[in-house]
Amino acid sequence: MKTFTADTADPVAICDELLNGPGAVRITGLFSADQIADARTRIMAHSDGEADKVTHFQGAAMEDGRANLQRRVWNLLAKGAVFSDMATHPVIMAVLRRWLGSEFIMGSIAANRILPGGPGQEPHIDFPYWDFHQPDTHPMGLNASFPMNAQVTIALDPFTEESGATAYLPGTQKDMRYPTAQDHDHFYANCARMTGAPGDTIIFFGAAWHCAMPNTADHDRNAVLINYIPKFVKPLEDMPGALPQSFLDAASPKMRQLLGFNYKYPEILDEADAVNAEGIT
Ligand SMILES: O=C(O)CCC(=O)C(=O)O
Repeated sequence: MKTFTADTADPVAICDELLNGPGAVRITGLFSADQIADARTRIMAHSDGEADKVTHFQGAAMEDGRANLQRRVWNLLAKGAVFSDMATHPVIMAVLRRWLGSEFIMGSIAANRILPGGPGQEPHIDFPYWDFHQPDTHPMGLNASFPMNAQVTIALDPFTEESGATAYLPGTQKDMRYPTAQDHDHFYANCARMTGAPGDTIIFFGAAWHCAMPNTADHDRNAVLINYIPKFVKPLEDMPGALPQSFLDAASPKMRQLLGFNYKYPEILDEADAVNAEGIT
């Protein structure tokens, strides 16, 4: 995986890595130590003592009593301004404008906290492809020739092999196939790891097979996970519905774009036509 800095993060080069290369890049130095500490403190507070929210792709790995060692915190925009600053970082936005089109939106912003002993996940691909284990529910011929997903992982703790740094199989984004149980041995034998220091940011194409790995370290492994999608894909999280009106009223132009406010569909078009007609006469 190639590493870029804020100064070298060329969107053209990065998008080429995501589409035609391994499918992932690392960018260092986007966030200050204070921002990382602030984000981490908030996520730890919101996930302390909380029952785990098991998601479908954690599957069998989470049925053995260790589910509570992996904790998800959803709707991060409501949990501190630092998360809005992360989601709208200009370097990330510049890459995504090229990758997903200039009017891209956000599908979800959540945290994944893996406690020591946490089991990790099964290999999967991400929203909107995450139920592609049922390909017949998707358009025929769906492939990865153009992206409908970007994943941004911001490490808040050391991301090491021991702590469960995300594993991924370079190049699998080109296949657009959900990894089956028969693929797991090949995945684990050949995967690379998204290692990094706190504050490092990984951008990857979520069509690449990947998963959180078991945390065998003696510390928590926290990360902010942001899902971005093109303007025409329905988001995973209903962020406008979950955020207070005061947040929506104060949202910056960049945040309004990410929340989907710049793209008005679906619309009731006979009503819209009536309004337009009134405006014209
Ligand atoms: O936290 C990680 O390392 C990966 C998480 C992930 O892939 C997911 O939750 O979909």
